[in-house]
Amino acid sequence: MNSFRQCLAQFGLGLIGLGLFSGNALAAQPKPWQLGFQDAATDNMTQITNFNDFLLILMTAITLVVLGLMVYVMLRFNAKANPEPSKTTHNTLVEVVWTVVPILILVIIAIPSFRLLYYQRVLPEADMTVKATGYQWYWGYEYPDHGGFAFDSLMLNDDERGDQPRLLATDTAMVVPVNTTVRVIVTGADVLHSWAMPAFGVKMDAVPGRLNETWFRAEQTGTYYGQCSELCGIRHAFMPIRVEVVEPEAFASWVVEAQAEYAQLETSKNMLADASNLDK
Ligand SMILES: [Cu+2]
Repeated sequence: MNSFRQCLAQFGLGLIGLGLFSGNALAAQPKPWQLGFQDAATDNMTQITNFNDFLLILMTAITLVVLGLMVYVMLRFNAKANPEPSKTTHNTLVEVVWTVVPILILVIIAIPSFRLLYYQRVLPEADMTVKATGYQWYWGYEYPDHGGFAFDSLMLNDDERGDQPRLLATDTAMVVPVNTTVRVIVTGADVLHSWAMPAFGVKMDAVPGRLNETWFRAEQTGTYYGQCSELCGIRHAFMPIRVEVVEPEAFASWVVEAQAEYAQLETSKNMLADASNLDK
């Protein structure tokens, strides 16, 4: 009985939570009873969420109109209600309408869609660069703008993870300052991986031998979780991504600690050269 009541209370809280806190960016990570996307932590993800909502409304309306038409036809023109069917085969006006209206709907969808795609694909002036490398099966990060230190980020198992969510917990995290445009250079060391962070609206393939780039500008401090999103082998599900977004002062002190902890890599300097070549 007790557990039933707890369950009910949890369900109620979940529903209240959905109502009250949807759109609240405090905890941008997967939640129990979650519907839809994680809360947006970047302007990019806010736009993706809005575009998704717009499409949902549009396709609900289209579905209802088509359903209404079908119900009308079934009731109005069935054998009983309409024993003598009309012999009409063509109607120019109707044919033009059912061609032009879908085209207009597609144009209405295409304009915000291409605008959003352009916003994502054209990198703004970046404040800093981080390189993310996918390995079988963990992520490595390099900070070329901060002395070129590098470290790996591995999943923590259930005994080690503490308060962090299961299968998303990592030992180290990619740390970035809040309200900073971060360019992420993504590559794979062995097979295809994908660096994906739902709350940022970012998903970029990590391709061996190729540098892909994406960007984000996190607007809220906090811990964000993502996962490798390209099937990359037997432990594909166990190479999560954790990004800590912190105040600039905290980032500066983290950089000092990280520089001391992780030895500088010669490869990072080469990578810096690669990164600046990308601009040309
Ligand atoms: Cu992977």
